[in-house]
Amino acid sequence: MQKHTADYYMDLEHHYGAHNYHPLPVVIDKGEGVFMFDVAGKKYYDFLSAYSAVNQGHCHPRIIKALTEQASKLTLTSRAFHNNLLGEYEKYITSYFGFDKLLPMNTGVEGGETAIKLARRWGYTVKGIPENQATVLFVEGNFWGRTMAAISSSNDPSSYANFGPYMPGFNLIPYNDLQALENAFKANPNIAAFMFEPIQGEAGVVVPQEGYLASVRSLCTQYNVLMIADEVQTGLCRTGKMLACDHENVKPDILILGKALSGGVLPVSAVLANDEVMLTIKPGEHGSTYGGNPLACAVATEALKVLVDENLADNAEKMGTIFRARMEQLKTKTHLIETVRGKGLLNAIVIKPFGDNKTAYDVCLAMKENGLLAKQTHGDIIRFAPPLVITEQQIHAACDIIEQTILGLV
Ligand code: IF1
Repeated sequence: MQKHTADYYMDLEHHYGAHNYHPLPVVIDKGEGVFMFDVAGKKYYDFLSAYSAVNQGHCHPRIIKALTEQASKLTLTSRAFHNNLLGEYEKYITSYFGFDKLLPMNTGVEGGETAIKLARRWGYTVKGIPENQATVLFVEGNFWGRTMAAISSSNDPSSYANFGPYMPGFNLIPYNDLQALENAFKANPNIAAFMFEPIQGEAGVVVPQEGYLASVRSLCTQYNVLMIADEVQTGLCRTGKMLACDHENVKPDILILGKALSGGVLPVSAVLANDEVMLTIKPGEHGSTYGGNPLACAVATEALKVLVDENLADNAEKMGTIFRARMEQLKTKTHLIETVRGKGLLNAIVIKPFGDNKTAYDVCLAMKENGLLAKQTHGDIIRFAPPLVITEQQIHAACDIIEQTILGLV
């Protein structure tokens, strides 16, 4: 493939592609472990991991091997027929996470849509909610994708503005507010489910108070409301445990996985639940062309095995502790950093405006020049989420880049 300049590729995208993103001005053509390389051969630490989809590191050899071997045998049958991998995959994943069944989908937002359909169906057929009266409760600051249902549950105008009319039956309460949750449950007997992220990713790595997950669990049980944990971003070792819910030994009624479920190789998502919920959807009432395809099953099985075999949750815990300590140290040397927060290797710093109205985006541009790629969210927050395979030497080298960049800005 002929190599061109970065501008050549960016111009092509600008001319022929929708303008639904504003990427950093860098063109990547290779990924390996914690690194990405641009078309000029410059090496970068990847501190976004494609929003936690590349937890196992770029192009992990075991996952690529699983992909290429299966790709030359059988990639897609549709669910009109059985295939020899789906059952084995479903058994492996459900046994690992402790649920009766799995509904395979592709993207994270499809997982969210599936979870909401399951919750509404359970609400009508098991809880006895009058037809079309089911409410699903969400939290302010939630982000679970870009479909009409997802944006209908959002309170972020950049997600929902000018896309109406919106999906009915969704209510919002503040995140990390147990009184608001119980008040909502008391006020409305028709709530089928409460869907939330154990740590809010897009909102800027918002970590709830200790005990929040356990209290949500007991309130959902007490009021017969399904607890839906959206672990698309926090799951699969990102926060220092296999699931963020594991920090409080909490088991949701519906678990949504995505992103790193495939190690960043192809879209794979999964919705896990027990029979009382899962079997409310009958044959022909939900599905997807690619959901549960044999290629996805082979890749996701290997991707999960890599997380377990390489103890990536423990590594995320250890490297995350080092990272936050380094950022707290840096915070004492500059007025630019307002807050450092996170769990495992899902971390963020909040940047105070500096210079002539410079923001977190400008810090990301400067870090890019120094060989580290990260992305800002909501203007003043920089999320730092490297692949979980990062070593102690690499995390310090990356922190040196962040420190050198920030101290060089003021
Ligand atoms: C974009 C954000 C992150 C998610 C959670 C479900 C989904 C996501 C907790 C849907 C997806 C992605 C979407 C992607 C960028 C990224 C993102 F910045 F948009 F908000 F991670 F924070 N639940 N998040 O974070 O999964 O359908 O995308 O597979 O839309 O730009 P998906």
